[in-house]
Amino acid sequence: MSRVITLGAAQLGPIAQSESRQQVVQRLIDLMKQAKTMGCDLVVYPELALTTFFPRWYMADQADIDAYFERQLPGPDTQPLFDLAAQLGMGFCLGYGELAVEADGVHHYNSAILVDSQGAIVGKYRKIHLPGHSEPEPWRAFQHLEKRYFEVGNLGFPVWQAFGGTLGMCICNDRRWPETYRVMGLQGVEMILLGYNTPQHNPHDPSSDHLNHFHNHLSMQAGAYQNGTWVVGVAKCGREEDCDMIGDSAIIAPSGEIVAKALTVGDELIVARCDLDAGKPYKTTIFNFAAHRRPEHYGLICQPMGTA
Ligand code: CDV
Repeated sequence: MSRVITLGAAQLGPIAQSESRQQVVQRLIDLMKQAKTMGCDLVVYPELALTTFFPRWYMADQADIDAYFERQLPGPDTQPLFDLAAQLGMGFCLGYGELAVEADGVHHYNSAILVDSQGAIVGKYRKIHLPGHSEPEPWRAFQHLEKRYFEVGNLGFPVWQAFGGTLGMCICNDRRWPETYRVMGLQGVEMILLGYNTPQHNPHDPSSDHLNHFHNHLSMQAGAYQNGTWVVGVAKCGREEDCDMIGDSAIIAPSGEIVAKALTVGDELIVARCDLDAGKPYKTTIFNFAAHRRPEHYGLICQPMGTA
């Protein structure tokens, strides 16, 4: 099997609160068709790609909250996306709100799935690093209630053998944490797919607002280089319901270099030919974990904060 994935990062502009699932799915379909004309094997959509970023509002009624979640995938509104993928022979990665009815009750996760070129789900990831707060903070211009609406993901950071390589997923805030990349790096990951919704403004620390774009790429480029892996970061961006969110979707090589970057804050497809073997020089030399990594010594140097 080819070790080259032609990858499409399908950035989304804002999704209005009033936009229906059918309307959003049509936008995803348009981007997928465009990706096909560009020869893509796999297209990556953002975090919570089927709805507006609803954690920005406090909602008291659970029925109102649940309306932003998917009870099944594919479901009636999303089936056309799966059908098109199978018809085009195109894989995709999709972020969504997952309502899981399990033996011990109902659970809510901020999730992503990886779908193969036959339209079958090959992997699911549930977001682990949930930012924001669980109680409403009325002083803020917008809320960030991920800690209220989602549970911490319980599937770890697995990798999957798919598309001729070893692929992993994470979601938005996960990308800022080195552990995210390293846990997958230790499993030999060759490409990490992730979507994000990142407001321009941080109400708790506005002094760093001007560094938002830099920190976005810094995190992903470092994660790519330090683990010899491709990283694909895809934004939902632009002014969504009075909240400005950063774009800057990027496809990043194992060298840490950005090989493709979005130029707009709207629906935009960026494409790159990603050779999975490009990670090998890093994995076998400077970041040869077996030869150079020394975890047995790390604990002797310091006790991690918060564990005493
Ligand atoms: N959706 C996110 O996880 N957003 C966070 C913001 C709130 C900092 C992010 O890390 O981009």
